[in-house]
Amino acid sequence: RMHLEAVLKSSVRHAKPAGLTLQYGTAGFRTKAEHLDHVMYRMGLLAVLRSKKTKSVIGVMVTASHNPEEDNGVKLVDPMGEMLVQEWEVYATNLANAEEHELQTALTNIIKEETINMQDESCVVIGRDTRPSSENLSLAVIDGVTAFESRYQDYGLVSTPQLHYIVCCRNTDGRYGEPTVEGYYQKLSKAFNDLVKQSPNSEADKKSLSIDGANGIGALKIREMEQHLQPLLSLLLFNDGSKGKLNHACGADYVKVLQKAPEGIDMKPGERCCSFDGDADRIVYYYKDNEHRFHLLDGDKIATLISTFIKELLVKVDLTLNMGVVQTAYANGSSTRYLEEIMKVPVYCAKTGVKHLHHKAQEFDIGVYFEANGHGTVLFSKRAEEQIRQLVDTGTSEESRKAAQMLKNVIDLINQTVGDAISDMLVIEAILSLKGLSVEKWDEIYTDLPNRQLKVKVADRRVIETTNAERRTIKPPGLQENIDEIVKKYHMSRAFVRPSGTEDVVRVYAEADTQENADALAHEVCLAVF
Ligand code: 16G
Ligand code: ZN
Repeated sequence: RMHLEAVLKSSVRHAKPAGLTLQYGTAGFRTKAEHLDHVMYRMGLLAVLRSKKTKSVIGVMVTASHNPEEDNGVKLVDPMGEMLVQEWEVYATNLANAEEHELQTALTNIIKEETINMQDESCVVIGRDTRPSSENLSLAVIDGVTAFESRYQDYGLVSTPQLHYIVCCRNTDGRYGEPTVEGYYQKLSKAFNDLVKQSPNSEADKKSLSIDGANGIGALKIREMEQHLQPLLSLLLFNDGSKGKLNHACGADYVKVLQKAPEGIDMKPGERCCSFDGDADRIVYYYKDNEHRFHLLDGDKIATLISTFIKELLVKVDLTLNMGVVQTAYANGSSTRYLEEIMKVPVYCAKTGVKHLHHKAQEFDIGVYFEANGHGTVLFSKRAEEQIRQLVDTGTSEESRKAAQMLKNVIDLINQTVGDAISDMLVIEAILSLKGLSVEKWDEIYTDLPNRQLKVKVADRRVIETTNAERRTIKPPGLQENIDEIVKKYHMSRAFVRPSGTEDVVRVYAEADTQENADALAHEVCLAVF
């Protein structure tokens, strides 16, 4: 058939190295950039098929997030700005791994199985991060898209959440916002400024916020957005990409895993700092106290701050909307206890990976989800949004109308499509300002249990299988019993192991009453895995 001829012809320019196999994992494909050209071309093809199938605009983001600069990756964005639906991940994997002579069959299979009408319209939007390899790889995506004679728009350098936002806007007739980067800045800055203007706290006692941009796209985008936030937020940007290497000794993942400040940032005692990751879909906060001790405020602390704030507003508007918090096994035990016992908010545990948390959070009127690593957002159901918007005008008291207005601003400020470092940062900054809360006071809401994350290189990580949202292993036999015995030796202890979805390693997490014990426990569990 005509369209496949063109596809096969162009494929010669993006030939797959024979024998190479990759998997569409937790965050799409991710590996060394030089192995990805054929994958990009084929993801361009797949995006066109997905677009025809859903009769919507589909996104393709070229990024490897917090991975080293030499890596790259790609993920597809579904119509409402969510991650690609799981059933299609199999197609992605099959398509990426088909040898050149199998490509035609792989494509025909998808077209047949999904009964795709190749005459249907399609449109793909493309974005990329700042990696040196990203531009060429995104051109390979475009080659795939045009081989199918599809429409497309290349948005160039954008953060991952900006592309998710754009996809959602394009498929909702602009009701979510203008489908441009400028539209994103407009929407968020308006909501932020409206929110912070209601703060009773004077400008004078506000310190500026220091941002570690991980030498990535987030730094670039913060520079563009900065002017929209004046004078309500003053920012100091470090690791802006002018000298350092992407994600090298900086960024949210580095700070969270090593529990220390990034290089290249100037920290003064008591001053708020935050780190983005390489594609700006994660954020963690931290500060150093007067004794120069480092304090981390990770995704769990962020989830607690945001859900507490929303809950207080819900009481004021007197709406009976249910709210739930979704975490993963990595959530610090203290955060879960605080949310359940003090805040009386139901907490759920999902498997690692945004799609799992996102899915669970959709079950609530208001679903707050955060991974401890700093990826998260808040989802508002249609019902919740409608009720809140209505109360802005019809609330029975001044106080309830004001609270409804704040909730409405939060809805506009949060990027509901996916975790977003910039959007989350603005939500946090607004809450701190409205509550007159210093970073130390926020940190004091609960005290983290000391914890440690380690990774173990094994011959084959797939020998480990987990259950119960990755909190227990069912394979290999005997491993869980071993871990249980080890955990029993420590106080206030918990540990689990899980195969990584993005690297060829097994991850180990442990928490206990002291840092020494958390370290020792993690170490012992590593030996049990090895
Ligand atoms: C990916 C996920 C992140 C998860 C991490 C776990 C997305 C967009 N990102 O970065 O949510 O925490 O993988 O990696 O889903 P791991 O399986 O290697 O521990
Ligand atoms: Zn990321």
